[in-house]
Amino acid sequence: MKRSVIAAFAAATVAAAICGCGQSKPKLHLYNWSDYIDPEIVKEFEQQFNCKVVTDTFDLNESMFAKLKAGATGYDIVFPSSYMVELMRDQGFIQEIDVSRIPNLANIDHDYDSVIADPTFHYSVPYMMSNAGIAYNEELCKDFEPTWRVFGDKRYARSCTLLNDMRETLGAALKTLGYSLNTTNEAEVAQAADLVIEWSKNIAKFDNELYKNGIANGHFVLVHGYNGDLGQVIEENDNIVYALPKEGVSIACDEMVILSGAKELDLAYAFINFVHDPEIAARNMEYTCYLCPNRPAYEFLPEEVRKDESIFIPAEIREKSETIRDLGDFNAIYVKAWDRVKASQ
Ligand code: N2P
Repeated sequence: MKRSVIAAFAAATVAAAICGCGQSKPKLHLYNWSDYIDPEIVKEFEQQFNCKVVTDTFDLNESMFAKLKAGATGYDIVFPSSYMVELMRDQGFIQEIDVSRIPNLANIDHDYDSVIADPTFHYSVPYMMSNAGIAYNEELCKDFEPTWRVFGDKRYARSCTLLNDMRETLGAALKTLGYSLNTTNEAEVAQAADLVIEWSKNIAKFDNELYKNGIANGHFVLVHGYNGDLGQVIEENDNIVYALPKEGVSIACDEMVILSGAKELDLAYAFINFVHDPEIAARNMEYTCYLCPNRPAYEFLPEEVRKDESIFIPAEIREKSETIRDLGDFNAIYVKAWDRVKASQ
């Protein structure tokens, strides 16, 4: 049987199992980052599996987890970054994955095993790789240098933004100082907080959402943000350029996990398998401008995406980059440092 025939047969079987005659369509509930999936792909999934996909969005790992911890229920699949997968697993929020139900796991690109939470997929399946860098408007920043220190440059006072994200922004400062963004040295974290406080006096705001429109419409001239979100902006505005700071960046994998209380397990497995179909994964990459670590999908990508260094990061930057990890009890030191940043505003 050809792959598409097998997929259609599997879809029909799952759809028949989950939707008897006369019943309303089952609903798969996703809790995902914003602008992180091609809506056409969601529609196709709904049609093939005769269901409705309901999506809520978040813009910060910590606020997503705080909402779940506060008792939010009803989600089937959530998309945390790898370090948050570790915390969610340890605190019993996610269920073990039955890998036999996701045949497309065979497509995962194991070149990224050091970034993802678990290359054996016991609790999570990689969705997209992202990195956080700097986008700037080349009309307004003529001699831009790719360094995090640009956030202290007085020429850009009140017209730049930093992510409102403890680990990303303290991480950028740690890289600038030559430290690991996963350091467990309290003095290094304190120095990074001092540097962020210095930058904070120069920036317009800490922000995770509005920076996209802000740089697109010229309100901000440079912003700290995620490569794909900024890639989406670049498609609309030729003056925007994405740069990877020379000190190194954070590389994340955002993963799919099934919550312990998930109600639509059949659909959840079908969805995870669906987004790892190589053709679907390639279309999703083209739309979101992020990298789905799915090796056969790369062949379906147009050349300009395959050559895009904001998606496929060059080796010399990758070597200097790191993945944010859960630091256990030491997380509290980062929280304390970030509180100090916020209190200084
Ligand atoms: C999507 C942002 C995803 C990147 N808007 C966070 N790792």
